[in-house]
Amino acid sequence: MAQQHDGGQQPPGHLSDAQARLWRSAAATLQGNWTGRSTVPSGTQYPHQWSWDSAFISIGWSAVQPSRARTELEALLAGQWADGRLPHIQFNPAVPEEAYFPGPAFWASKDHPDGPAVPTSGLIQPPVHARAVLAAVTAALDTGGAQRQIGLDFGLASYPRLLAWHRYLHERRDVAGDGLVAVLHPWESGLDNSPVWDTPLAAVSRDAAPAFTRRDTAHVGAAERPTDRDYAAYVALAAAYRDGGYDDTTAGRLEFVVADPLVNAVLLDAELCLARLAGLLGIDGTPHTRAAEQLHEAMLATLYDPERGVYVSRDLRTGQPLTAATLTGLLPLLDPWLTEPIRDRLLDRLASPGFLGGARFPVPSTALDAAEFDRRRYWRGPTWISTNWLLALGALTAGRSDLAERIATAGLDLVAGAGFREYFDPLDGAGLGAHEFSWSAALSLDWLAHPVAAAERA
Ligand code: 9WN
Repeated sequence: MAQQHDGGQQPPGHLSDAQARLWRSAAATLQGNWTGRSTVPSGTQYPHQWSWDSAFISIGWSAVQPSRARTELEALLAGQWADGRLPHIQFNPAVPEEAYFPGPAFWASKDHPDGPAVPTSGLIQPPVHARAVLAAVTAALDTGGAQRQIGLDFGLASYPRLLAWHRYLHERRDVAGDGLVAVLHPWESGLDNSPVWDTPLAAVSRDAAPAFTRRDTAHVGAAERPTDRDYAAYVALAAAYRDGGYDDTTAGRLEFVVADPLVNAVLLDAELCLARLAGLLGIDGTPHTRAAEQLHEAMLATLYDPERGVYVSRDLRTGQPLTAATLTGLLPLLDPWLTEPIRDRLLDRLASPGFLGGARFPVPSTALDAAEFDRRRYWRGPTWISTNWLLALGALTAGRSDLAERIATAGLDLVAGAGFREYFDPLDGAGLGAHEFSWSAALSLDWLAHPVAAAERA
């Protein structure tokens, strides 16, 4: 790879030889998945651009080659709908329809008045994007020279897009009027197959699902993917939202309407990132800080479970809490305004044998001591680099750099041992799911470039 003018691709000088090798192989993984415009999560399993993947991936590019981070995010933002939503997949028209299901024909975004020029899905994913844009701007500012203005121009161009995206979430996705963002499909949560969704999914009428052929199990073993029964529910839910015109004013009638701590905590963090971005751009960031404070209040009122000492999801159709013990309940650690007793209980649970304390390769997506724990099936037990990265950020926000360091080190040990796999067995560290997976490489680069304090900087 050629040396670039915007920060270059050489491993930072503070790395050991082994870390520098890991850095090179992570950078080569991203390069291998780069299409010229954006980076696919995996060339085989996910051959398009995914929303929160792209945000994480750009954070890796910011460490290696900031111009790529900007290109990645510009491509992503080009898929924004007129209503502000950032779709969870932006399809590459050059890739055959049958390479991924559900593909562009299923989502039919081109038939929707708000759909963008490029074909996309109509669902969303967790809003990590403001953090990613802030990282890209910061990387350019840190590089200095001509990059400073390039970074600021990129920030100025992205800011209104991010505003529209957050406005969509606050206004259209506050389905219950409780100040929280609702997800309308497990795919929107990012943690698709989490046991948290088992109860609402059990009530979904699968008969409504159109006939379909799964593509995901062509590349990855069926035992590491959702069951056919879960897949039928995913397809039925997506088809119902599509057939309702992706209309969020009637979203309350859908069969899956859930407020989830991960999505809302990530949005709270994103608002604080927008406030910082606004500050860099000479814009008043107070409305973003206020939006973050409102999310803090709403999450505390509706999602905190004082008995369990963690946050839980809430099924907005039934009002019931969804209490499976997964790491999403710990992500409100990203909230800087937690009271000390609540913060300490979240930290205790994070450090407990169910999560950091018990797994040799933490942090398992479902607690080791939960009945639903499944060490190999996706989002039902395995460790993921993306959620380790978010948890490390949460631990830092809570003032526990020691825990953040343990989580980041666990992630780096996993990729060093098993490669940049999609997810990992938390008990023996075996790699699972897709190979050469982009966010595992990208976030490793971030950890290597900015050891632990990394996440704090952006
Ligand atoms: C559906 C791309 C995506 C991630 C999700 C992960 C998985 C897709 C799938 O892959 O979801 O969006 O086909 O299983 O669950 O978090 O963004 O890496």
